[in-house]
Amino acid sequence: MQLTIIGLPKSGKTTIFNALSAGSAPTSAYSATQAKPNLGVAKVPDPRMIYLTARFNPKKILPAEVHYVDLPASAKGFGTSEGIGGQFLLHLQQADAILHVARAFEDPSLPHSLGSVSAERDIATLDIELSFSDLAVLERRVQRLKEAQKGNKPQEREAAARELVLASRIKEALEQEKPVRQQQFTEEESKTLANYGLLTAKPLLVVVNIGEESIADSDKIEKELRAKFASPSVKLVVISGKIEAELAQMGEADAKEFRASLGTQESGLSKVIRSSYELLGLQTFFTVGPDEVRAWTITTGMVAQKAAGKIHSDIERGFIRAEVLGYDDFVKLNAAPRTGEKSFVEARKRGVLRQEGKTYVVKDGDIIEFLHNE
Ligand SMILES: Nc1nc2c(ncn2[C@@H]2O[C@H](COP(=O)(O)OP(=O)(O)OP(=O)(O)O)[C@@H](O)[C@H]2O)c(=O)[nH]1
Ligand SMILES: [Mg+2]
Repeated sequence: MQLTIIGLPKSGKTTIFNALSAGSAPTSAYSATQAKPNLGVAKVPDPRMIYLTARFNPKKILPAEVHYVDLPASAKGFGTSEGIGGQFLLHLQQADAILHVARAFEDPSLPHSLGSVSAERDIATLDIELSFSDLAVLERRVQRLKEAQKGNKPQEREAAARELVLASRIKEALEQEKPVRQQQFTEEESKTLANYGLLTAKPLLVVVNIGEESIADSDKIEKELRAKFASPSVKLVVISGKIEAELAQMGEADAKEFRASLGTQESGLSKVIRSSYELLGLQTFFTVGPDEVRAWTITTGMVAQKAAGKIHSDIERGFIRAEVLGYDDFVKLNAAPRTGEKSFVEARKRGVLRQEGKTYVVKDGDIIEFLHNE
C-alpha cells in the first residue's frame, strides 16, 4: 500500500517526505535535479505497540509501515490546467492514495509558481488537474468502446453498452467538478472502474505546509480547512514541514522538549502517517512474545485465514484456528507491568481468550496466535 506525493513546485514535498521516512533525499530551492522518484517507508506510531512492548520486553519490535513515493519536481502541467501527463500519470495511477502537499508558508526568497500563496486555491486546483487527466482517460475509453461495438457479438454488445453509459455518466459529473470519489457506484460498476485507474477516485490526503510563525494557529487553520475540504475519502492535516524535518533529526527527548516549547503535543508526522493508514482502510493485528512484538497490516474486513497469510503462506494453507485476545481484554488483564505472557494463561482461565475459525473477521487491535498444520 503506498501513497504518492504530489504538489506544486517548491511546496515542500521532498522536505515532508524526508521527515516521514527519516530519509535524506536532496531538497531543492532552485531547479529540480532529481531524476528518479524517492521511495520511503514510515513507521506507524501506535500507543498500543508501546504498551505491548512494555509488557513483553521483546528482543525485536516491528511496527506497521506505510510507503511513500516522492516524485521528482512537480508534474508538468499541474497548475496550468493542462492535466497531468507522461511519467507522472503512470506513477499516480499506481498509487493507492494521493498525498497533496499544499504550500501555505510565505518565503519571499522562494516565489510561489502561481505568484501568490493560497493553500485553498491549490487544494481546489489539484482536483481540477486530476479531473482533466480522468476526463482524457474516459474519453479514450468511450471512443474505444464505440469503435469496438461494430465488431462485437450480441452478448458483448450489451456489456459494452452498459460500460458506455457508466463512462459517460462519470464524465458528465466530472465536468460539473464532482470528483469520482464523491460519486456513487454499484459493486459491479466499482469493479469496472478499478481498471481505469482514475485519479479523482483515489482517497486523498491533503497536507497543508504552514510556516513556523503560524504553528500556534495550526489547530484553528486545520479546523477551517477541514470544514471546507474534508470528507470520508479526503483527509486534511496541517503541519510545518520545516519544523517536522528538524524534529525528525533530533533525539526523542530533545524532540519532546522542542514540541512542548511549540505548544503542540502530537507530532505532525504522526498525524500524517495515521491519517494515511486510516485513509487506505488499513487495520492492525498484533503477534506478541518475548522474541518479537509485531504489528501486521490488513485491510478492514479481512478474515482470519487470509490474515494468517500475511505472516506466512504456510500458516494460511494449514490454518486450524486462531486464538484471539482483544486488545482491551489484554489491557484489563495487565494491571501490573511485565505480565505479558502470563496474561494468556489468565485469559484462558477467565474465558476471554477466544477460539476463532477461518472466517472470523479480524478486529483492529486483536492479539492473535495462529495454530496450523505443518
Ligand atoms: N520557509 C519554509 N521553507 C520551506 C518549508 N518547507 C520547505 N521549504 C523550502 O522550500 C524549498 C523546496 O522544498 P522541497 O521540499 O524541495 O520542495 P518540493 O516540493 O519537493 O520541490 P520540487 O520537488 O522541486 O517541486 C527548500 O528550499 C525548502 O527548504 C517551510 O515550511 N518553510
Ligand atoms: Mg521535491
